[in-house]
Amino acid sequence: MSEKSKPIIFSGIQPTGIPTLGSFLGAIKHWERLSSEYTCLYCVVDMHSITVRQNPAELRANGREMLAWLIALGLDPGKNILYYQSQVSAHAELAWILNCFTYMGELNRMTQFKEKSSKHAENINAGLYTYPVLMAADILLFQTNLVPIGDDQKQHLELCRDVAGRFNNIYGEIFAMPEPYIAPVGARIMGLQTPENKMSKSEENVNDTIFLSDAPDVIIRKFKRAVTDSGNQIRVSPEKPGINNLLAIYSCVTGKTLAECESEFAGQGYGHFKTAVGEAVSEMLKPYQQEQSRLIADASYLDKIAAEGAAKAHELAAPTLAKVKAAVGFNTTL
Ligand code: ATP
Ligand code: LTN
Repeated sequence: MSEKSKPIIFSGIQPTGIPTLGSFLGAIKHWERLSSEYTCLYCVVDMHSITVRQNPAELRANGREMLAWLIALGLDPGKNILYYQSQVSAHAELAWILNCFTYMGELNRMTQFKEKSSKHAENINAGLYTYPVLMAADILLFQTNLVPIGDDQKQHLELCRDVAGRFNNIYGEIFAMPEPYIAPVGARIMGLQTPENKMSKSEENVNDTIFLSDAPDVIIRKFKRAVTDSGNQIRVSPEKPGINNLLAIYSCVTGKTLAECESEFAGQGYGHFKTAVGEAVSEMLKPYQQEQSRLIADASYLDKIAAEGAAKAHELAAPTLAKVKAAVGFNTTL
């Protein structure tokens, strides 16, 4: 399939922290194999991140960390377009135009805005409010067909589709209509301390989350402390959210089915099981951690990859941005 005829995948990741075992097993791991069938763009969305106050040096460092993780976890920069959002001005340009096609009533309904504005009551800025419009611009710039997202971003994708439909109704078929992409193995990894909630990088209790950079002893300690239940059977059951989660993690990491994992640990104690899961996770992460450390030491390589990605993204975005500008009536001859 030629580059041009391949369908487009776009996803954005905020450079606000270290990715977790949940984001790896539930999302990034599945993205690697998509590059043969799709043109894949993965954008480090630093412009979204400044909707919450950031320390400039940390934001810059976190951007490089995230890029290094994406490459270390298997997203080959030769096969995927990896870049920083702030280096492709088309994102900001389209976001402004789409702001004029998005109703305040629609933005008022966004649950993420309500949550974040209660969390950051001292800084409820206009960017936080129009965050979903910038996200819509990210997606629509590339005629994106599929958008890998978790549950929490579904409402934003719906808004993006509404805005695209509204624009197309007025000006003709300018934007492709994006669909959510749900990974075929839809693992939802839960917190180790709160197995009823998803494992998240912004959870305050660090024992709840395995960060991909955690050292082996830290990983094993966190698993040893994982919440289970008062029983002693290692099997999948609706009454055993903690055990279910540990079995799901073990199954994802080893490639064994849940039934195989259950029989491997039949008759064994929780303590032994938790240590075994911790060891399997830390062994699995080791090569990725080594590769990420190698990459992060080479800032000029990472900057070069990002610049090349930005050049490609700029080129892919240009025709759509030009069409949009012409459609709304801007003078387009330079
Ligand atoms: P935050 O805690 O800041 O909301 P997050 O931990 O949810 O962030 P993101 O960086 O927003 O992580 O997620 C990157 C991708 O990983 C998204 O596609 C998201 O749906 C997926 N993902 C994140 N956490 C999990 C999880 N626990 N299980 C499965 N998939 C996950
Ligand atoms: N809002 C998303 C990040 C994001 C994104 C995007 C995801 C920004 N632009 C475009 C998919 C497509 C988040 O917080 N996870």
